[in-house]
Amino acid sequence: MNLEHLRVDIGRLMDRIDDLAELGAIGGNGVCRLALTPEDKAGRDRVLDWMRALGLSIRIDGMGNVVGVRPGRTPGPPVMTGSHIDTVRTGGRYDGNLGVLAGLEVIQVLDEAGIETEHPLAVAFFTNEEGARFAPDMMGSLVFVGGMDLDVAHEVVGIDGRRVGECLTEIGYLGEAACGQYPVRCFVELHVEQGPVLEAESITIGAVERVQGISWSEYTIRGFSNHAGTTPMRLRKDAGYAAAAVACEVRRLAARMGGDQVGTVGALNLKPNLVNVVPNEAVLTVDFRNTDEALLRAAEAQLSAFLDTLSAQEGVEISSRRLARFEPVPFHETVIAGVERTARDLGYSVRRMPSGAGHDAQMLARICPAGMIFVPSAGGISHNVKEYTSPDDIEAGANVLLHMLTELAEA
Ligand code: HGY
Ligand code: MN
Ligand code: MN
Repeated sequence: MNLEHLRVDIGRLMDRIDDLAELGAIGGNGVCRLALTPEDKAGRDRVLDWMRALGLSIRIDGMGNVVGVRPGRTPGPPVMTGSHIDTVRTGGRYDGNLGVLAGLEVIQVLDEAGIETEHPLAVAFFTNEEGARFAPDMMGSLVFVGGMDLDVAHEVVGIDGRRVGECLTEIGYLGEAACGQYPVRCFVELHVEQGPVLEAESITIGAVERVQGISWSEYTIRGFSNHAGTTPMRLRKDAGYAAAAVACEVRRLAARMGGDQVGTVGALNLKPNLVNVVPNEAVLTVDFRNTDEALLRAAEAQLSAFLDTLSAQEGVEISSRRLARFEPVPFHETVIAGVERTARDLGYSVRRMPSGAGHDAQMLARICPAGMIFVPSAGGISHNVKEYTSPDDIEAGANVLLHMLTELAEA
C-alpha cells in the first residue's frame, strides 16, 4: 500500500490539544497541571478515554506511566512515541502534550487507512517530566527505564511537602505493572523546541541530535535574624543578601563561561520574609545546563568555590541538596537521519540541533534507539502561558512523526 499520501488531520489534533488544555486552564491560554495534582488526574483521565476509544491496550506501572499499545502483525517490543502531560505552574498547552496527542493522531490515521504494521505501536505519557513539583525532572521515564528505583521515587518529597507515592495513590494512578522491564524497539518524541532557533532561521523541523547536561541543586543558607534598623551592617549574618549574591554569581559565571552555558536561580524563599527583619534563612535553587559535561562540572565547581568564600565572608552556613543531575545524552543516528530524511521527503525544511530542555526521550535512549522531532516555538517562548506553535508547524511535525513511526514499525 502506498503510504506517501498519508497525512494527519490537523483540525482533529488541534481540537484535542485545545480540549486537553481546558483541564487546568489558567489565564492567558495557559495550563497548570503540576504532576500528580487533581488537574493532572483530569488530564490523565481524558487521554486514557481517547486511548480506549482508539482500542489501545492500556498499561499503567507503579510510577503512573501510561502506555497505550496498538498490536502489530508480529508481537514484540513496540515502536513507541509519547511525552508528558504534566506542566509547570505557568505552562503552555504544547510542551509535552503535543507529543502525546500527535501520537494518538498517528494511531487514528492508521486505523482509518486500515493500515496494520509489522511491529506494535505504542503511545506513552510519562509521570512528572517537568520535575517542578517533585525533583528530578523526567522522573517517570527515568523509573520506566530502570534508572531510578521505584521505592526511592515514591519517597520523594515535593515542594509542598507531599510524597510522590501518596499522591499517585490519591489520584488513582499507582498502577500494577512493573517498572524498568518494558522492552521498547525504538522511541521518537515530537516536541516544541521551546527555544528561538527554528523560528529565527525559518526552519520547520528540528532533527534533535542530543540533550544538554542538567544540574539542579537546592541551597539552604542559614544566617541570623535581627532588627533591620538597629543591627550595624558589620554585625549581620544576612541570608537574604547571601542568596542574592549567589543569584548574581550564577549570572556572572554563565556569562564568563559563554558558549552553551546557562544558569538560573528559579526559586528563592526567605524567612521570615518581613520588611524589617534581617533574613535568617534563604532556600534557593540553581539550574545549570551545558552541552559539554566537562564545562558543566566546571560551572558546578566554580559555584562551590564561590559559596565557600561567601559563607566565610558573611558568617552564614550553606548546605546543598542535589535535585537532578543528568549528563548530555546523544540520540541515535538512525533516528536523527530518519527525521531529516522524512522531513525532506515531505517537503519541510529541516536542520540538526541540540535540545536545551530535558525530555523523556533522553531516558528512553538508555534502552533503545531514540530521537526527537522539534517544531518551532513562537518567540522561542516556553514555560510561559504565551507558549505558541502554529497549526501549520504542528501539522508538519505530526506528519513527520506519522511517517517515521509507520516506517519504523514496518522495518
Ligand atoms: O527542565 C526541563 O528541561 C524540562 O522542562 N523538564
Ligand atoms: Mn516538555
Ligand atoms: Mn517543560
